[in-house]
Amino acid sequence: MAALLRFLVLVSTVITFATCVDLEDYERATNQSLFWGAYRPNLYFGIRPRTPDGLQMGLLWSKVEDYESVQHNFRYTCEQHAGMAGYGWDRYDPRTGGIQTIHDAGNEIDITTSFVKDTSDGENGGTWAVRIKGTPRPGAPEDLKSTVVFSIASPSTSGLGGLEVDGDPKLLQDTKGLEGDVVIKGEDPTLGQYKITVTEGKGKRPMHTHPSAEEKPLDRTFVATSTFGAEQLWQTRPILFSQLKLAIDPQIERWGNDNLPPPFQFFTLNNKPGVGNQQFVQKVFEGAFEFDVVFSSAESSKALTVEELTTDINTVVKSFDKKFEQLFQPQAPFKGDKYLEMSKALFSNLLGGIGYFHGDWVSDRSYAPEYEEENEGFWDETADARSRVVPKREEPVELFTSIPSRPFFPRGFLWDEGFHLMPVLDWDVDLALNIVQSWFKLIDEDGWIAREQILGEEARSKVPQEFQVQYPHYANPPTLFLILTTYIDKLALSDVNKDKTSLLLNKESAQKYLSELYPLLKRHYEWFRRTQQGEIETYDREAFSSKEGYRWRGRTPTHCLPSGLDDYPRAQPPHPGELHVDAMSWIGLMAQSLRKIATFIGEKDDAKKIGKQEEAIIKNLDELHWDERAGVYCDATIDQYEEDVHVCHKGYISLFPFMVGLMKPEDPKIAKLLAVISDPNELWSDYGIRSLSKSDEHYGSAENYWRSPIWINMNYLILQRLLEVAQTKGPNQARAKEVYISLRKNLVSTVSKAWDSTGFAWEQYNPETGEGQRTQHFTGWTSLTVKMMAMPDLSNDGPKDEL
Ligand code: 6A9
Repeated sequence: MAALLRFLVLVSTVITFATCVDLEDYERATNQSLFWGAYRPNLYFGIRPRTPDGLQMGLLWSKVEDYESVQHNFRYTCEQHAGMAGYGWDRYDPRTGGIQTIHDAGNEIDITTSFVKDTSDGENGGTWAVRIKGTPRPGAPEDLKSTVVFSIASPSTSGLGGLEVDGDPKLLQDTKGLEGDVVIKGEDPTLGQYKITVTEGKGKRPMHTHPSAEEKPLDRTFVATSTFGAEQLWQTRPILFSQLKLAIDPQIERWGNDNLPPPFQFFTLNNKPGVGNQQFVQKVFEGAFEFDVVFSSAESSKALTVEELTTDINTVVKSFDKKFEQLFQPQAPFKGDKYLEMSKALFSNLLGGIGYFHGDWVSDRSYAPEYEEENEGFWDETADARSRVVPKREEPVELFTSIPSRPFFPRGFLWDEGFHLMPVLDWDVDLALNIVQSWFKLIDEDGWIAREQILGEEARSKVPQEFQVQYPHYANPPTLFLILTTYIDKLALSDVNKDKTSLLLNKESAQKYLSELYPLLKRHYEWFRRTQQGEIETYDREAFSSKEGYRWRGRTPTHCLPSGLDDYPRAQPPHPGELHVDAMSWIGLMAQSLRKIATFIGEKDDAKKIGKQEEAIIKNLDELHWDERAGVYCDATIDQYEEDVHVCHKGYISLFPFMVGLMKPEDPKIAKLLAVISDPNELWSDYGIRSLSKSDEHYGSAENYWRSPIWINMNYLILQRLLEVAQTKGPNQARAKEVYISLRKNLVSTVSKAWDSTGFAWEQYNPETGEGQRTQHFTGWTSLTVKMMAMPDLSNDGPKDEL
């Protein structure tokens, strides 16, 4: 009952927002309800608050059946192909909590982490608790031995960062280990004083006859303490191993190799609790187990109890389900339960990918003249310049963002984030806009935002050095503007002011939020137009309406990483006179969005000026990039005879003005694009739209990253546009509807099939077989499948065949 009451308080704090708020109120509320979270998505389970020096917690475990494999079996950071039969959040929302299941085939155990928050109590994000449960997998030995370690580290350097085990000093010194619950106390400037309780929990403790059992009985809990500088503190696994070694070496010496204690005894920490900024709390179990970790700060009136935890988890799941089914109920032909379950999991993993990152980063701000890329053969010169420059360490920054993939890319990527936020915006406007704000706070004076946010040592440890450096002349598609456009469109709905579930979803608050953001958006737009300008003057044609024409900087003969479509074929060789149709389309999209925002906040002169640029871009897209013969949009380049020509490789690039929404539904060119999209010899496959035409000379060649595979983010944009055309009376309506119906069915079936057979969402899908490929557990933009399922089924003629 108490738990339910608290939950109602929590819900009501969310829904009693006034119709208009100060941004300060918004920020305070956001800080409070989003303060704690599973914000270390690089870990199987990791918790931290949204504050730079905040406590960092994480879970490690391993089966302990032999002496050799333990060091390889210890789980901590998410890794690909490590013997996991799938893992991730089944339900999750950073505001309330959720449940994650980790199917650890290698360790023969399923681990669930049920996390709940109570933000109604106290100022610093309230209290939270997590229940950690282990269930041996089918086929596991009945007496499976597992060791579980909860790690708590405080990087706070204020002198208050020390963590200490609470209790009678005499009992704490007992080398046999601790009995009952273990309580760790700490204090830091943000959290004040706090306590973390690791409960004794339930589960059988292994017994054995080796004499070591007497000295360290396994029904105890072992705590090891140490102190490290911030540079090392994040290296939890190596630190744990060094602590284990302190326990292991004397055992080898004492018992000799022939009479060692059994592995589950052998790999236990020396119980030596003390004061330090790193605490490991270890337990050993036989078979199934569970225990809780409960956080409470001194100002919260009480910590969650075990009974409350159980009720709260159920409440969290129920309210998640209810909200989800209102917002994202899959539509026919995806009415089966399995689609709903997959959808919930995909979306939960998208939210579960949200992390708080903080740290320094690496850039090359030499602004070397070569980076202007003005000469023929510029890519050799820029490579030379890059090799001469000593990259600079930039001041630490913070970023609140979701990520493409927990095991492989656990960090922020600029253009990925716009796609991530599309479903998030439907779910929680305030959360999505908080993330947008966090990204724009990274902008520099010129208007640049680094494409890949590799903040701090822990993030850098996952990236080879040559990929760490960010260049201030490299752009990346400005997809966050898509979120703002959708936001503006939502605000235009007549009943928006009645919606009390969000602070920013009413016109007055929106004015404030957007007015604050606007100068940064404009700065980014102007930076884009300036730095990615094309040399359109050299195109000797009188026909062009304006000087609008753009070129991505940072090309090499094989790649154009800033575009996001890495190895998609472009002009060969690269040329300073190239014009890229996708670059111009993105700038058109920015102009459209910015014009809407300027209008909304009353910046009339800007709205007019930007509106003109938008018009000019739309005109020039046709004049410069439309190829009537090919029936698609193409890049342009000046070849060696100084003649301008189109470089046409049919694929995603050819559709860009359509994809970003710059074409009117009745545009006759759409009919031609539809023909290419739906032709099996070009872009159509049974599994989705291919990145490159099957008839292109580069199809499936070389790295084959964006040269045939199916990408869900691009397919989602295509599907959205098809739906719009299908719902607008006109010459393209009928055909768009047919293509929409089949494409939606193909895409969802593809993702679902791979999900069923592998337990994962994938980075891309094979256009010949539909199989998921490249990065496993890619729950970034592949989660757009949630929205695809919830899109309307337009095939209303006759009975529907359910899949
Ligand atoms: C390389 C290797 C452990 C590539 O999803 C993120 C990006 C997209 O933005 C982009 O469009 N992915 C796409 O073409 C993944 C990029 C990963 C680069 C990191 C370092 C790490 O080794």
